Amino acid sequence: MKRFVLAVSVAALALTACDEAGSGGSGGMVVGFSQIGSESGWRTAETNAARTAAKQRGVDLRISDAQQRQENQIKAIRAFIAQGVDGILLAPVVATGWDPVLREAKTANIPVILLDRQIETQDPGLYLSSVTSDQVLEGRMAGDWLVKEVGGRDCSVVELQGTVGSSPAIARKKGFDEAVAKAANVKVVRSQSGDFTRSKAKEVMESAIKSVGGTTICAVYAHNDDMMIGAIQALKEAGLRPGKDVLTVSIDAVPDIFKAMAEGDANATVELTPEMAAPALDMLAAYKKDGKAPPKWQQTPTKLYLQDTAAAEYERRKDLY
Ligand code: GZL
Repeated sequence: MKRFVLAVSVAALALTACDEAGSGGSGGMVVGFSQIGSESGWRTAETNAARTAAKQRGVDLRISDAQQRQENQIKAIRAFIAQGVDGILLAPVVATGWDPVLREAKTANIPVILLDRQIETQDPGLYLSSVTSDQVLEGRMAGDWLVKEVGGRDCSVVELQGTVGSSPAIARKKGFDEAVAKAANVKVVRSQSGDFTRSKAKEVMESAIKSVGGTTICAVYAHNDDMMIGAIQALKEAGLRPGKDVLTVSIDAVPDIFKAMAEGDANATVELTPEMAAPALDMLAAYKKDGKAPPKWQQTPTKLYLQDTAAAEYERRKDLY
């Protein structure tokens, strides 16, 4: 009899271990993801990475696309609350206006984790944690590279900002301004939002070339690579040579910017990983299991890439996005 009992308990243990190991404890969770939209190649990569991370963990991930509108995100969060999900991931399109709906999630005892953007709130208790890069650092690294690249010569910069009121647009401008403030010869002569999209950025760049004067522009700084791709098209159509006469630096490190860098049409990009959902799902699983609140911010790494490694980086990344 003893042998039989032992065998049953070993099998039970194995099953538990397998379940835990297989899903890292997140198996069976239902999670709502209020995604901003598909405004950039990076955003699409983040969504795809989230789907893969959920599948690997046995998580039922329900993704809503807000078409870059906050009211759609708020509606999606309310729907997730009504469905009684185990947790909510939120990539907040803008930094303000979230307290009321986050309070509803808190009342429903549903933890919320922010992805890739931060929010401004009087009550950080309204969200469990956030997984983002240091966006001020990204802007500072871009500015430091440009100041070093131009040396002592005068440089008029056109800045293409991200979505108005979003945390990356605010932070990346702050960081870049801090860096170029140290160099009296580098000046931002035009700064306007391209809303993180190629098409809007192309329009803004066309207007900047007309108003500032194409030959006056020494560099373009874009808060994401997709806007830089749009700017490069505008510069070329105006007969200018991006990457040569007009220096470029942007953020995200998507394959298309590496392709442009390898072809000599762009100079530098600051990497932002699209793998934001995986750590968030693991934090959620751990919190559901032991109730211990994680740190408020899990920072993702930041790295500058230049033309010398662009061709290899393009080959390495082109099928991932
Ligand atoms: C930054 C992220 C930004 C990307 C853009 O963390 O929110 O949003 O840099 C995207 O490509 O639109």
